[in-house]
Amino acid sequence: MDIISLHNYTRDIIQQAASKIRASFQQTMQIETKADVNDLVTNIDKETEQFIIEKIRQFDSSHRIFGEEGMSAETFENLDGIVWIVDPIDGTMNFIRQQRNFTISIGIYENGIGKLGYIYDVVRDELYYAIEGQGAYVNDERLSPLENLPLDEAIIGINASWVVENKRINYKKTGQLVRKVRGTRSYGSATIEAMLVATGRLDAYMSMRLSPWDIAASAIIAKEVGACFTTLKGQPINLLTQDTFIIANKSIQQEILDDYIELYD
Ligand code: 2AM
Ligand code: CA
Ligand code: CA
Ligand code: CA
Repeated sequence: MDIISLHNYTRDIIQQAASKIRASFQQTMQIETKADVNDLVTNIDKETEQFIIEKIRQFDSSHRIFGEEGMSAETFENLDGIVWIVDPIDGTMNFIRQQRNFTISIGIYENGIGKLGYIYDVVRDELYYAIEGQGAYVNDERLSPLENLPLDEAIIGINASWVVENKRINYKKTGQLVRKVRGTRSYGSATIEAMLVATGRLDAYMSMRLSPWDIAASAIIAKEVGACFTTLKGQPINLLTQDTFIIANKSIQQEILDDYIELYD
């Protein structure tokens, strides 16, 4: 695999897809629900995924493609070969309601190893990317390795649903975490929150349920800056299933998992 020509080609795909998304702001979009009433998808999510798939197939039709909206109609049972994991719009609710705080996210894996990761914040015009072993960048500026900090100076990305009574997690313990840290934030896009961690603007982000396309690109970028990336049980992430997850500065990750996270299942 010629990594540099693939890199240049992918950047080009992302810029073209982003132009189409920007143009869509002028049009009325069609909004549908998926698994539940708050799980939204628009025609722009689907059209963007379809566009990206066509471009990948033009580049090399042997590459496999998995996207959130299922437009490639491929099965997703292993990571053999070259696999593109695509989230055409991460943060669809933000896209619909705010026209900001959403990204295009693409991770390229070879036999399960992350090679190239891209997260493009369309409205801020910020492209985060990483090439395996060659560092992570935002718009060609190299990201620095993360510095250690104590938990009581951390800002963490956590959703309000973690601190109200629920069946999945001991919310009293997460409440103690909220009291312990310096501040909390919630942005509604897993990739934006992961990139805030990768740039040291946030020190952890956690989610109760994310899918492979929510984390495939972030995992590649996170590795290059030394951020920890695991499930809430501290296990390595599995890109074939939905799971819980946390990305964090490595100086606070274990303390959060050991002292503040108790999953029921
Ligand atoms: P999406 O916008 O691509 O669906 C929202 O808090 C974050 O969680 C987004 O990154 C969103 O990705 C993701 N997410 C994963 N599963 C979701 C679901 N069932 N409903 C809404 N957002 C979901
Ligand atoms: Ca979705
Ligand atoms: Ca997503
Ligand atoms: Ca999506």
